[in-house]
Amino acid sequence: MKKGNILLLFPPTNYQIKASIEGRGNRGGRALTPPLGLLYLSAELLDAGYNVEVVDFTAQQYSFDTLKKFALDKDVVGIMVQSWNREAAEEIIVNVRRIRQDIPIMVGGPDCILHRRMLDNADVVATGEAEHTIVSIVDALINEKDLADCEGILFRDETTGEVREGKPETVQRDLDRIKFPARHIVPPEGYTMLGNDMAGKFALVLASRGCPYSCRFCARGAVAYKIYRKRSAENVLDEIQEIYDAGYKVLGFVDDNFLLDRERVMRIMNGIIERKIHIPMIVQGRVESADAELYTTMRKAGIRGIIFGLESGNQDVLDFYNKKSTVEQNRRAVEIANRCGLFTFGFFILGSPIETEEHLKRTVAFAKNTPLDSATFYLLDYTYGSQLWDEAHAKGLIEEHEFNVIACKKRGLSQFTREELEKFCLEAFDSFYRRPSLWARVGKKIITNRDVEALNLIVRGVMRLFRDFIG
Ligand code: B12
Repeated sequence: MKKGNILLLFPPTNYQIKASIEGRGNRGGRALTPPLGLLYLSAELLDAGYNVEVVDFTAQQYSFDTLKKFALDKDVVGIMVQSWNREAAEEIIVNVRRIRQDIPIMVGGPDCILHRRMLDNADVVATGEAEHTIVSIVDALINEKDLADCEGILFRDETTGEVREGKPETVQRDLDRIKFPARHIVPPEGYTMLGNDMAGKFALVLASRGCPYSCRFCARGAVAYKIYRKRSAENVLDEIQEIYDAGYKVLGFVDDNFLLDRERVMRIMNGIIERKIHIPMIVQGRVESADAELYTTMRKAGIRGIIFGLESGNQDVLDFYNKKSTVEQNRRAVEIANRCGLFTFGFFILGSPIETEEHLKRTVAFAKNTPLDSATFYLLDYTYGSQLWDEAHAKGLIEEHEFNVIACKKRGLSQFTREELEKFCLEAFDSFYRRPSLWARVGKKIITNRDVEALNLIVRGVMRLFRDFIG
C-alpha cells in the first residue's frame, strides 16, 4: 500500500488573502497559538507512516508562490475550514487546483461540521471530528480505493461527478484512544501569544470535548455533537508531562467546560503536584464549579487564571440565554477565585434583544463591583449553529449564508444599533480599567502571592492582544 506526502493547511484570514490577491503585503506571523485540530490529525497520519507538513497561513505570510512551493509535490492536500475563513479556504482550493489539477483535496473543520455540504473543487469533505477517519480517507485518496467505505464524509463520485455520502459517522467516545497532538510539526516562530522572545512556548490542551449545557448563543453543541466526552486524568497528565518536558512555558486548557467534573479536575491537579510539573496554566470554567478547596488545589498545581463566561449582571438576561446560572453564583465564583489567589477574567455579552440601557449599565456595574481582574465586553453574535441564530433565521431576520451576525436594532436583533453597542462597549472597557482600586487590588494580589511570573505573562498576553487590536 502506497504511503505518501500530505500537506495540511490552515488558511489565511479572508483579509490576508484579499491583500495578497491585490498585491499588498499581508499579515502573516500574527497567530496566537497553533491549529490544534491539524496537529491532532498530523499525529494520526505520522503514526500511520505518512510524511506530513502543516502550513499555517495565519502564522506566515500567504502568497500563491508559497502555496505552490508546499503543495506541488504532495499526494493529498487537506484544508481546515472555519466559518470566518471560508472564503479564503475556497480561494486556496482554487489555487491548489491551479498548481496541480489532479491533486486530491480534502477539507474539514468546524464549518464543514455545521454546514454539511460539498465545496466546489474539493474531493472530500469530512463532516465531523476526524482523528479516527483521517487515515482511511487519505489511504482511499492515494490508493484509489472506494471512498464510500470511509465514514463521516461527503465525496465527489469520479465518474458521475455526483456528491455522495460515505458510511455513517461514528463519534469517538473514548478520547484516550486519540494520539497527542504533533506539536513539534509547526515551526514555533509564528506563534507569539507571549511575545516574540517566547514564540511557540504556549501550548493548548483539550482535556474534554463538548458540554452538556445549551446556552442560547453558543454553537459549540452543534460542533461537538452535544455529547460531553472526557479523557481520563492519567491520559491528560501524560500529555501535560510531555508538554512540560518539551519546554513549553505556559499551558491553556481550551475545553468547552473544563471544570464540569470536579473529582476529575482534582485528580488532574493532584497529579500535576505529585509529578512536580511546574508550568503556569490558565483555564476556563463555569461558575457552579466555585469551591475553595478545588480552586486552592488548582492554584497549588499552577493554575494562575480562571476565565468565567459571566455574560450579564442581570438575571433575566442570564435566563434568556438559558445559562442555568444566577447572578449570585457569578459573584460568588469570582470572589472565591480571587480569595484563592487566582487571577479572575470575566467575559460579558452585551446587546441581547431583551436588554435595555438599564440592563447594560447593570452588567458594567456588576463587573466593577466584583473582584474581577479583567473584564471583556463583547457584542452579542448570532452564530450559525446556535439556538439564537436558528430563531432569528426562522423569523427571516438572518439569511442562510450569514454565519455570524452582530446584534443590531436595524436588523431586529437588539434594542440598540451596532454603533451604539460598540460605543457602549468601549465606554465599559474604559470605566472598568480606569479605576485605581482595580490596579491596587491586582498589585496586592501579585505581591501577596509573590507572583511576578503571572504578572509577566499577563502583561505579555495583554500587550499582544492590544497590538492586534490597534495593528
Ligand atoms: C483554541 C481556539 C482558538 C484559538 C486558536 C485558534 C487556532 N489557530 O486553532 C484562538 C483563541 C486564537 C481562537 C481564535 C478564534 N476563534 Co477559536 N476556537 C478555539 C477552540 C476553543 C479550540 C480549537 C481546537 O483546537 N479544537 C479541537 C480540535 C480537535 O477540533 P477542530 O479544530 O474542530 O478539528 C477537528 C475537526 O474540525 C476536523 N478537522 C479540522 N480541520 C480539518 C481538516 C481536514 C482536512 C479534515 C479531514 C478534518 C478536519 O478534525 C479535527 C480533529 O478532530 C475552538 C472550540 C473547540 N473546542 O473546538 C474555537 C473555535 C474554533 N473558534 C472559533 C472562532 C469563531 C474563533 C474566532 C473567529 C473568534 C473571534 N471572534 O475572534 C477567532 C479566529 C482567529 C484565528 N486566527 O484563529 C469557532 C469557529 C466556528 C466556526 N463556525 O467556524 C470555534 C469552533 C468556537 C465556536 N464558537 O464554536 N480560537
